[in-house]
Amino acid sequence: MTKQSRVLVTGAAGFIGSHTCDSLLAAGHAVCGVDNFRTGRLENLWSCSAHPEFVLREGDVAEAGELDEIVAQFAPSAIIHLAGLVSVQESIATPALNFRLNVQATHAIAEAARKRSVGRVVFASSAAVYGESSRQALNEAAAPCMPVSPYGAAKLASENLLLGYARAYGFTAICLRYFNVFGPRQDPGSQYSGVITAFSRCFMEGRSATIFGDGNQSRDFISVRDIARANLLGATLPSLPSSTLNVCSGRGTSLLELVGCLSAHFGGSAKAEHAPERPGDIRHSLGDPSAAKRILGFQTAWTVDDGLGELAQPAETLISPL
Ligand code: UD2
Repeated sequence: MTKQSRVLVTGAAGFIGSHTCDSLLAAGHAVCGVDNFRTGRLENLWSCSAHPEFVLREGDVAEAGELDEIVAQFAPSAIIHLAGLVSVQESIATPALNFRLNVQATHAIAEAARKRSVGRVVFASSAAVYGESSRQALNEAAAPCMPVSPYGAAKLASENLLLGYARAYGFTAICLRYFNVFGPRQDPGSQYSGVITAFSRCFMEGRSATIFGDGNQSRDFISVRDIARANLLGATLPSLPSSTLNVCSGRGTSLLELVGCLSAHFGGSAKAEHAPERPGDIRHSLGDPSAAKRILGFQTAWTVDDGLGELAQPAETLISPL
């Protein structure tokens, strides 16, 4: 049996945060969730809120003082830092906010880990650090990092900040480069939600989806449940080296294929129209999952089709009761 860890999760009431808290609690760990509720929603935490090993603190992670107090009180063995601005498009629209939420907040986390001797920090990085790429699978050691958005640049800066602090002050930093995450609880009302959530909502409401560009662009989609498991492994496996790892399936799906799959799940009723490409979008994004398998023993368990099937059901988790 694994030893119980004490894990502080920032962005706990968000899409990825709430699934991560669920996974940690189910595995027997104690969790302190922190959220400022800018985009996080309390109803996402309905399954955690009654758990005896869960505490929730409202706070702004980018405010170093607030974070330090929470870390001092909870004394975590690991921090999973998920709070941040999540959209490439939003980072282009509001680059200063992107800097505050995606760089300054990471610095506050690194400082709190240093001052309070936290042994490990798991960081929500992104495939956006790579920038433009071909259909070839991106490997962490071989692919150059040339971000093409403030979002990707901030994630790369944060990785370096944490890895440098980890070397200087002797903690472990695990930077997980998530590819395109989808699943229940991604805010369907946000203009910045991911393409699968946006398309599912359109089809559920009998509207046409909008494809930006020709629809041949492709992504490596990964279920939020797999992401939560990668976070759990990163925070709780003993004796990990500091690492930067892709969290992906290694399979690409184009938007046109996505519409076809969704159409099958929504009873053949899916329609889509085309609009001009979005600025800052990359054409293809596909990850090489082998390093995460080697270091974390992680492989995806959910296929895109399984995940789309779940989204097509009227699920508890899309709007959950408290
Ligand atoms: C996703 C993540 C981002 C980052 C990145 C990693 C979201 C919201 N963003 O950015 O956080 O991790 O992956 O590379 O999950 N599209 C449409 N119609 C729509 C919405 C999107 O055609 O209604 C297209 C869009 O133009 C793009 C593709 O779908 O070509 C994916 O867009 P996205 O916003 O889901 O995700 P991405 O890859 O920009």
